[in-house]
Amino acid sequence: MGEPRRHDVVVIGAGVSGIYQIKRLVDLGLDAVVLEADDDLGGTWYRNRYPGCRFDSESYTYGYSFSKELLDEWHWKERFSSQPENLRYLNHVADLFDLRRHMRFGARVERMTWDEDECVWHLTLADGDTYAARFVVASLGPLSTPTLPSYEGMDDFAGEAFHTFHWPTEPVELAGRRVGVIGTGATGIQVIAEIADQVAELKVFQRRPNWSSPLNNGPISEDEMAEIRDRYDEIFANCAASPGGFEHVPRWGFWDHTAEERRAIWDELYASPGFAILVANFGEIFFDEAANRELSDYIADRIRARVDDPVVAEKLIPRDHGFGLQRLPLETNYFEAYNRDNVELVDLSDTPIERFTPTGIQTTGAHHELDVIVYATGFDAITGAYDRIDIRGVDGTTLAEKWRDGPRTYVGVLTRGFPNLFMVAGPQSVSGSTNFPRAIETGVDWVTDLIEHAAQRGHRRVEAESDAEQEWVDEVVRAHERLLFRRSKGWFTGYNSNVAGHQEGQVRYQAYFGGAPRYRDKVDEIAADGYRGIDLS
Ligand code: NA7
Repeated sequence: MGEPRRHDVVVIGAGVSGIYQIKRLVDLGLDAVVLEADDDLGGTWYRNRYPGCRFDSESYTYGYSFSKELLDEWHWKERFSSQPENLRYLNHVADLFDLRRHMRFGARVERMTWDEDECVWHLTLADGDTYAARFVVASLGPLSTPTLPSYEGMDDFAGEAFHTFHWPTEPVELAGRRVGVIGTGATGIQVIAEIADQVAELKVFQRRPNWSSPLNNGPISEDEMAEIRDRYDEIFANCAASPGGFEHVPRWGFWDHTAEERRAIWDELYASPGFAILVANFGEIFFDEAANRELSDYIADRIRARVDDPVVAEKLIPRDHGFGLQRLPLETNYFEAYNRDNVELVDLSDTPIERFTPTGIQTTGAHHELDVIVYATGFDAITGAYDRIDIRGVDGTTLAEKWRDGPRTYVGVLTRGFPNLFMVAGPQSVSGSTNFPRAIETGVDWVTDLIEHAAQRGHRRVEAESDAEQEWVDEVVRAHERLLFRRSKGWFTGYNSNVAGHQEGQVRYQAYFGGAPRYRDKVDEIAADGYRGIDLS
């Protein structure tokens, strides 16, 4: 093995966060490189090529805010832009700021070891190449480690089968084919609605239904885009002021209205774009069971009105959690898909999967003949991408060991015992719980300022203090426990039936639910206080 390539900073991951992070570091004049496991940039938007993949955030609140030039020239064509366009956007950003030359693709980091004497990280890639860097910024993405179920005979299936995250780059023939989709989370709901009228037969294997409400997408004309450009300062200020990082603002006073008034408000929100029904709704729905139940009943009636077969409609209505208490999928004609003759809902709670066969899926009720199987079965969310790198800190302990029962961080950026490792969109930040790019800009800016602060003062080592880390974990738990979704089975609470230690009942405090403004106030205060809680030496 030759000498390691030495840099001031290694950034891991060339997704939405990594792209902005390298821009900031290069602007500071630091010698930084991005190591990306995939063979091109884009992260989530490079990988998830399944039909129907698109933003649930208004496009113009998702784009970067840091460059007026970029804001002035980019035209978002749809209110909720689709994956191909989003990938074009990220490539455009990289080209505009000439960032590709700082990126190395096909560079999967497998091991990272902290060298206490030198105060550097040593990184080893899958191809054996080595790097050394004073600072590492992990921008690994909260949903970049897909997980598969483990059913008997899965390998025997002779047709095409893939996870939505690994949807092939070449076109997949769907016309005339019998397709099975396993999973009805945000991804399954997007793909099912999109392909229902393209395939010969569609079987939806549903273990648990999810609440879902209309996306209400539409085109953005040249004139509208011009208005949006004029309003960008206001848009980003609105996002910064709202807990979810959107323009939607919650209202309060659920019980001050009559039931009729509430229904009138919900009729309006149900017809409004994006997450309005969730985050422009009464804040009480997240805290008050009776308020949440009334809203859930309203949405259930909406589902009943959209699905022709009453038996199918009831199967699509969740009973184990209230509306908005897991990550809410947004849909376009999802419920209407079940009114089509070629679409069948296979309720796995009635007829569980027994095994896969060479020609399909055998449940306790029937054998379903399939040509294609799509796994929309989700991710080892937020911590999965960290767990699969062998990260060894000060005393040789791995990060995966430290986080076995759940992550522990200081403001989601640092974790004690792993100095000079900064996380952007990491566990216990607001990246997973709010409008992602708004939160990553906060994260990247804060990390960049901290690196600059350390570099200017000649600090070689930056580590969270133990008490400070405990205080942050307590704050994360407090914010989480106030909310009704505290026990719900979704990736927000670290649930994943396919990952050991993440099963039901083992809550992992993976995200900070105190809201974006409160998070930003906290981290700004820490910086203003000379990076309180961080040991700089
Ligand atoms: P999710 O939301 O985690 O959904 C995964 C779905 O897959 C969910 O319906 C699961 O049912 C189902 N699943 C998982 N394992 C199995 C097995 N073994 N058998 C049957 N069904 C299974 O992932 P998504 O990709 O939809 O969404 C992730 C995020 O990506 C989304 O929130 C957006 O932010 C973007 P379960 O509920 O566990 O019964």
